[in-house]
Amino acid sequence: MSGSGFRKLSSAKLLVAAALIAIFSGAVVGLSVGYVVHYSAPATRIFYLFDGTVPFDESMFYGHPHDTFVPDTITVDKGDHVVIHYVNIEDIGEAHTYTMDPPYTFDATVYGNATQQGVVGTYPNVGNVVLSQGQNATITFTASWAGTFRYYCAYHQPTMTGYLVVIG
Ligand SMILES: [Cu+2]
Repeated sequence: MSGSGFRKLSSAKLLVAAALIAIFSGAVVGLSVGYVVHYSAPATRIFYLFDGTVPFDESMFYGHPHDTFVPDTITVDKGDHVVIHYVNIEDIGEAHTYTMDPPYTFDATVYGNATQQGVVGTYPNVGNVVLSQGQNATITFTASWAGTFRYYCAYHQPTMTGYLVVIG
């Protein structure tokens, strides 16, 4: 047994220790950055939402509607004030809803057309609002609960569904 064997082992341990310190330091820095971002002040997030379609014959797909939401994902941070401008852009006389399940509710103002002329109705603290062809709703709420929550059209399930992702 020689001294050099020991030195080799020590070097290996030193390398492992250095690697561990590097990894740990990296994690600490990463976490710190994460906290800074995580606790940034709540912001107002504005989205434009439309009814869309996928191109298939509704009668050929087990009776499923071809309607969808565009976009189908809305991502915000917890505490953000969310503003959704939702327009029914149908070229036929078809209505759509914007609907959310508890715990989320929203305030909605519905206008007669896409340029927000003529208030059709105001609906405070509701879970569902109906838009006729051409109508436009301003939907507002605070993202108070973190998690993934669906928003959907009550008339066109299961396809017309989107997800609100609230990062906590
Ligand atoms: Cu619909």
